[in-house]
Amino acid sequence: MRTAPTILHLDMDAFFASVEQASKPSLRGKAVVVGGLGPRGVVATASYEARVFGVHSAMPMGQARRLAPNAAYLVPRFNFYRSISERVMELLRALSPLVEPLSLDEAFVDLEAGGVAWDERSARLAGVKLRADIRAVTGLTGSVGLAASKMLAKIASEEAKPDGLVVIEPGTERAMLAPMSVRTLPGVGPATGDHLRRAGITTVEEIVEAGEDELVRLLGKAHGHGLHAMALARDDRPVVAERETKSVSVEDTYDVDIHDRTRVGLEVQRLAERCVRRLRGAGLSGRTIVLKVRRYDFSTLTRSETLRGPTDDPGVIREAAARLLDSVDTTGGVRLLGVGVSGLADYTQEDLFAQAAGERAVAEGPVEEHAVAAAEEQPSLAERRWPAGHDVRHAEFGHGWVQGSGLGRVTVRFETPDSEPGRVRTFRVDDPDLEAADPLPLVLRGTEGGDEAPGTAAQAVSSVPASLPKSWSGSGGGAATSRP
Ligand code: DCP
Ligand code: MG
Repeated sequence: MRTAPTILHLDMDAFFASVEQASKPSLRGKAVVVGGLGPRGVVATASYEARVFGVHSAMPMGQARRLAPNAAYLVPRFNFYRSISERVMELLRALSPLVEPLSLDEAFVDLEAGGVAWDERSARLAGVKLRADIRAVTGLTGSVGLAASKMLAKIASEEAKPDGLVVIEPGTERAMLAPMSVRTLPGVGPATGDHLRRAGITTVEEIVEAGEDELVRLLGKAHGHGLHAMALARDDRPVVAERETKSVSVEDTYDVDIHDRTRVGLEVQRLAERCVRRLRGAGLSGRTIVLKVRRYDFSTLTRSETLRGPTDDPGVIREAAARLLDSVDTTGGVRLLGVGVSGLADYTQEDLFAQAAGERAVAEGPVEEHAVAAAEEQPSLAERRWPAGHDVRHAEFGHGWVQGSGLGRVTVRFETPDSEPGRVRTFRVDDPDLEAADPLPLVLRGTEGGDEAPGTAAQAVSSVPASLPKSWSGSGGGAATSRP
């Protein structure tokens, strides 16, 4: 293991919720919950102000509403979050070629490999500068952990939250870990945690005391051995630039070829369910559903469908597998079937995903008819949907976002990232002056160091006279219309 704290772990603070607060001045300092708002929706994340009420990721939305009835409830804007994530990852890649993203808002960076840090002082400086750069480029805060291993860097960033930086000095690791919960260690989820607790082990120190043999007896060879090493703060895992593309899949070979089409369909459903159990067991979700079919003549084909975001929803995966099967000719018999999920993510979006149905991109194989119809046909004015939190433009009032809708009305707050908190107006859902809009940048490009082409945003901003009152009508209308 290295002797200097030159592995950096970055984790953005309350990522989706912070993006929403940066977009919407009226929500800054307020309780904000982002997630699926439908009946089976779950919380993706909550602002720190909402966490005070006990709201957290993966909680059913109904429960969140009971705990924090006055919070703002918003539908996620994944593409926007992804574009901001890309800018953060660019900053990380400027530090080192070894950047290992774990999710949209989290990554490891090997500072030593990038030559930007070699001891505690240089590592700390790099961390401080990174946090400032992230703030300048995205307007958001991220927390940084620095340590001599990945495990400890991640623990450090957790300690640093929110909006902080923590360095774990080499030599102090074991004493620091000792009193911590076993759940702090990588790979200890609720199930392993319970298992250890039943054996009387709740802290990292108790893992060390139990000894490696006992851990192996409790958890099996690989997991027991690995966990014991982690408890001793031994973690040599390198930062790897690209995560290996993994997938979770299950397949069955049949002794006798299956000819009956109904039976083939049932087998595919069963495999899809087994695949979901594995996926969930590993705490993963994935974007691409793959169906594998080997026919009587050993010809093997695969079909795949890529969704807009990762899912671990059994219904969504079963349906995708069934759609894929529709495109495969199985007359003559089938000797093997498999269902897999790839494009894996560490976090699950569960039911958030339900609302993305109909937005699916089909990679190969059959085209889902109603999804395509939905994408191609312009909905009539009366049928338009106004998801809470999404951006809109009004011909007269300018840029705003949907605060709520129902009973044929939509309520819009007119404000932009750089305006004062804006005012609210209500329209009919079919108001022809109202249209969906793209999100505005959180930080005006061009103010961040001159790497932008001249004449775009910087000019648009400077064309707004400094004396213009920063009122809702001034910057909400003026600045927004002159943006690229
Ligand atoms: N996310 C999600 N579903 C989950 C967990 C997370 O959709 N069960 C999304 C929303 C989060 C983002 O991923 O904003 C990043 O996840 P984090 O676990 O890093 O949580 P936050 O960034 O929201 O908060 P923290 O400040 O604790 O990192
Ligand atoms: Mg985060």
